[in-house]
Amino acid sequence: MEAPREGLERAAWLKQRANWIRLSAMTMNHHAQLGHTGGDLSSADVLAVLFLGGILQVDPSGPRWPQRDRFILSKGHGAAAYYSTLAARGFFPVEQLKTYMDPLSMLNGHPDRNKLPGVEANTGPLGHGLPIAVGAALAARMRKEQWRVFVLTGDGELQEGSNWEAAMTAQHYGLDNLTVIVDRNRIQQGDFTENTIRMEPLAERFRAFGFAVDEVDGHSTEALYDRLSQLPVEAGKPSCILAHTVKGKGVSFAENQPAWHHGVPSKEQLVTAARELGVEVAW
Ligand SMILES: Cc1ncc(C[n+]2csc(CCOP(=O)(O)OP(=O)(O)O)c2C)c(N)n1
Ligand SMILES: [Mg+2]
Repeated sequence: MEAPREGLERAAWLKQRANWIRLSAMTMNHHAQLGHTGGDLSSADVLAVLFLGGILQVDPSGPRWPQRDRFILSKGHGAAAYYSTLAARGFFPVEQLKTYMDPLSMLNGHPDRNKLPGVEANTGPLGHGLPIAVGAALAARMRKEQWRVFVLTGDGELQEGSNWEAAMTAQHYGLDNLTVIVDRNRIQQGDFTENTIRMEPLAERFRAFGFAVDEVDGHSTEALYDRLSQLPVEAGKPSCILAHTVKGKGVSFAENQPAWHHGVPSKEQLVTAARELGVEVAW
């Protein structure tokens, strides 16, 4: 289960794990006949690098270990990819993924910290993850503790004003223990972001709010690993990593298609996806 230590070998291993996360999430969405396939697929490489690449200091055998890094999935609708990642990291058995959205399952359509080990915050209503993360990062600062806070947001999600209130607060306190990663897949629910509420110039906007910003290919496990293993981007400032991604990444019929925001794969489509992703079956 350990990621190989050397560059290209590690990057290839993480890509294979990310593709397993993709097929697992699609299988879960098929099981539930609900879900958010496009955003699951765009975030898989980021999640794999964070949790399986050893970036996050977490302990699956002690999920509430006080010194752990905190990760918040602000785009809570990406739950299937997140749960698959947590299971792959050992927070709970992979077999449990088969219960996604079943009555009484711990695996709700959106993450619940009171049910599932490894989940730090209940999310789903967009625009709450960054505010919670800022509070957590401030708490670490006040207690003089070394743990860090990571939050993954959608790009359409950044249209929620609460993010920008939180960003102002993060810069005011110079929270360089906070990293926001944006899944910049350019699609929200129903349409492209730039046709809905324009996001650009997004990097400049974060800079104007006091963040040190860097941009990365959100599907290069090598580039993600290199970037995320050298944080903060700048001492004294919160970090923002714009991860340029493709919604539906890795599966031809879903790539860059707004309809796949909450598209559910058929049995036949799962077979095609498995072939394209190079994964036999997820579980
Ligand atoms: C406050 C709020 N409004 C609306 C929704 C419904 N909703 C769920 S996902 C989504 C689109 C999110 O797009 P984006 O942030 O770009 O996510 P991704 O592309 O990564 O799936 C919307 C509008 C919600 N969950 N919360
Ligand atoms: Mg998006």
